[in-house]
Amino acid sequence: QDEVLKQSALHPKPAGLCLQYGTAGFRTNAKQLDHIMFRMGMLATLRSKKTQATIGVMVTASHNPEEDNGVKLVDPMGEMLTPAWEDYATQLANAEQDDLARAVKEVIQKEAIDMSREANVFVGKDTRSSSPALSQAVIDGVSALGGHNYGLVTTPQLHYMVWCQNTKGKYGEATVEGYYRKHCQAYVQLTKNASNRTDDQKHLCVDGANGIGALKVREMEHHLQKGLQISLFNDGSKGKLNHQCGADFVKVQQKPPADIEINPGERCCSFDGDADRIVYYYTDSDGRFHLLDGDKIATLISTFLKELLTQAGLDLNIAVVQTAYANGSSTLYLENTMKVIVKCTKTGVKHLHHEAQKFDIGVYFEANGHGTVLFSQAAVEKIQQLAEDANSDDTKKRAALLLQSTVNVINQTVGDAISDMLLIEAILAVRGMTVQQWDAMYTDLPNRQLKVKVSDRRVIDTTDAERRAVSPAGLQDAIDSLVKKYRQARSFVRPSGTEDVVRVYAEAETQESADALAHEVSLAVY
Ligand code: NG1
Ligand code: ZN
Repeated sequence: QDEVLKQSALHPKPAGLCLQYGTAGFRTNAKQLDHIMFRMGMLATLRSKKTQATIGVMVTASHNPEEDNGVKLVDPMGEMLTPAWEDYATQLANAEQDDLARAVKEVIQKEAIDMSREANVFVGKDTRSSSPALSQAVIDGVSALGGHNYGLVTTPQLHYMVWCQNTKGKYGEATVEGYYRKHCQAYVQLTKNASNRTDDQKHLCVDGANGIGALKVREMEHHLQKGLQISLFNDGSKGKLNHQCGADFVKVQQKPPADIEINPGERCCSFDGDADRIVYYYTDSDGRFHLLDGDKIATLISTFLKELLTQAGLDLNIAVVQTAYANGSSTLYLENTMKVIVKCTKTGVKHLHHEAQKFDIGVYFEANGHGTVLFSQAAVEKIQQLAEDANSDDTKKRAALLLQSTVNVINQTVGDAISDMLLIEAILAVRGMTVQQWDAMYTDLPNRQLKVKVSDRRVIDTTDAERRAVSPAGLQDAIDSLVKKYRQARSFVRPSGTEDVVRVYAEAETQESADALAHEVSLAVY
């Protein structure tokens, strides 16, 4: 306890500062985070002692501006920190300096943690200028308790390594090299089935958002054995992190990153600042921009998997999990044309992940491009049996092998721009599909997202997976009557979990209607 006091004095908390562990952990201006990092290092150590497993701590603020930073804890199976411990995180973060030792003790007692146990913590960071100092503060918090500092990694790489470590290498080696080997090998296996691909078809423009994803794509490239030809831009050599580039910019602004020349028809994708999100796009010969967001990605992947399941004759259920931000066209297409189960959850990856776990195969994506695919243990076993079955016919066997490689190319712990990119590229290759054909699966309804600053965003309370507001009184009625004015319209509002704003979403038959509706609804929020 004396040690806690002494060490924490080197990472003092500004008196009165109050932050909350939200959907993205702690995230704010980097200047306010030193004490948070130290304390999250301590909390990760406690969590590791409690679970007797390796715990991850990732220092990043994802798609936020360079000046910001943040921190998230990763649980033993590579998943997000369990909710009860989110509360501890908030309590430790907000304890005033002289109350910290007591707050730590309280967690130890409540969780009955045996402090003599070993702890192991993996620490990772993105490329922000504040990240080295802040990750050092985390390590100080972990202090000599056997933590392992990975340095620069993407968020999903850290999740992956925590999972590999805790499953004793069953799924792969807990190193960055191991990550590349596993995912790239699976990619090479998958694309073997796509004979005579031209260099043009292998070509992909990648916007690295001037972040960690760019570094890691460079590192990975040679593992792909020329199976993908990447032109990397926004590689961090000159531009600023997430500034007029990256997945969030492209998705929200509905346009390509600034200062990028893209040729008509060229397939492009953008990562976000910690490479756990990806969106695709191209411009057509009329210069029109086409976005292929998380919904289109989920559609491509689930169609591919469903086709393989049919070919393999495997009776496994498959569901797509979305949030209220999913484009209405995607939901209709998935339900009516594709006939897959579609579920809607609250915003935030942990909600989608949890829902996806209920199916043999759960494909989950937020519209903003964060998502992955989960395969149940039973599904993996059935696929493996079929792949090894000497008596199965060629079609079945081929499908089973493709499914097997698909399982291996995916990072099941969390959405992963790099692994999603490999999967998407492989699917397009195997199906001989162009980005235009993919785009044509369904047509997005025009939509608009706005943010509204209000004095207290918490007065808005929602239900039905955030699709309806229950308070303040009258708000939902107002939205309903505005929506009625437009064709094929839908709109909802919810308080952001990561920014001090209320988000407004609207979609309608035309862009003009979607814009007008979003504007009118934001006025109703005041
Ligand atoms: P908030 O700020 O709660 O809307 C945003 C994204 C989420 C999720 C989190 C975590 C939208 C509309 N919201 O949450 O999907 O990715 O950040 O980073 O994109
Ligand atoms: Zn991110």
